[in-house]
Amino acid sequence: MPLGMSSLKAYAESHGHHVDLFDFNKVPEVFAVQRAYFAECKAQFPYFKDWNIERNGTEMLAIHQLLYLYSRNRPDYRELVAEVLNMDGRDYGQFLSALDVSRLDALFASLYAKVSSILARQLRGTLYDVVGCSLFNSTWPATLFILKRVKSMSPGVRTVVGGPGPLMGITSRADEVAQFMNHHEFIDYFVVGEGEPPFLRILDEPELPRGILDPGRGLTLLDARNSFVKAEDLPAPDYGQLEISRYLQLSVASSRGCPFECSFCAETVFWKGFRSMGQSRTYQQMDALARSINARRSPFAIGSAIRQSTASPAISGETTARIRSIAT
Ligand code: B12
Ligand code: SF4
Repeated sequence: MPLGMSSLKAYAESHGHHVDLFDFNKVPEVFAVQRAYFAECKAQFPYFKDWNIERNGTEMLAIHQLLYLYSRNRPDYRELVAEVLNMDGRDYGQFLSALDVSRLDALFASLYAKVSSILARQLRGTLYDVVGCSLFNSTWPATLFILKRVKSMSPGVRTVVGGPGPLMGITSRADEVAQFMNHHEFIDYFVVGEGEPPFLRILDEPELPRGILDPGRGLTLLDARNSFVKAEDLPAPDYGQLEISRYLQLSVASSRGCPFECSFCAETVFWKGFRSMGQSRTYQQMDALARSINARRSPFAIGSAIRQSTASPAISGETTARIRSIAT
């Protein structure tokens, strides 16, 4: 469930803007390509079946798509793809001879044709000021494709990316974010970390110059904790026009950030301080969400940290009982 986008929509709309959400993952033909891609990979390389490839291969799939989008006319394209797909370094010659890249390319061709036609339809009806996409490992190629097309179809639209970024979070490295922006002139803004205030600033300031919005950079963790969005100022996520019946779960966040500061982890840098939404607000949001969809499925929510999630023992027995009562 695109909780981040739904949170941005709720926040921007509580400040007077209108935001439309669209989730390409819920277009059946789009998601079908992912299934077909992994099925084709398993047909060509049967040992992929032992790897839970649908789950562990998402980064491989993203990098393969990038090669497809940016390098498929290079003479060594097939070799580049082999390097990406040969994840455990098997004999390169053997791997290459088993690889039929054209079957995988055909899937990407149908995927991006579909994405293009949906995008054209979306943009035809409405004049948008700003178009934004989430940037994760897995959304990296599609986000670049979409925003590049948006810019070429509607040069006046300002484009923005946000989220943890590709390659397990380049957003914790300022130089890598700058390099990313230098390479993608069709992206106007890169929002680093918590998205609500910078996104609002982009919407409020049509003349805001192109660049990186990183409100936490240069702040001590203590300053950041004091200046970042307070839990009580975050409205409940707004799932808007998303087809919520198509999702396995709906989510609300019970916290932002992480109470720990493990040195290898980007979470603390990204969220700048742990904030709990509090048990009763979390419960209210789950309750409202469940009622809005007449839920008869188990509510399941997960926060940005395991502690304070709704499944946590920190939730009182009474709240748990109330949650159960709306779920059954
Ligand atoms: C909950 C969660 C899950 C749940 C999702 C449950 C659900 N129903 O939603 C489950 C367990 C299923 C899951 C699975 C995976 N996850 Co996960 N997950 C998370 C977690 C802990 C919270 C995500 C969340 O909802 N955050 C709260 C929302 C509000 O934040 P947000 O989405 O980041 O959006 C905010 C900002 O990023 C920004 N923003 C985001 N998009 C945009 C766009 C614009 C235009 C702007 C301006 C701003 C903006 O503004 C938003 C509001 O502040 C994050 C870590 C984290 N702390 O965020 C990892 C995280 C997203 N997961 C991660 C990964 C790797 C995975 C898996 C690929 C793991 C795997 N190998 O299987 C799978 C992928 C599943 C899939 N099919 O996509 C990584 C992604 C790394 C990356 N750079 O791409 C993260 C960041 C953890 C990490 N640090 O490694 N995950
Ligand atoms: S998210 Fe996990 S690894 Fe990262 S700081 Fe928190 S506890 Fe440590």
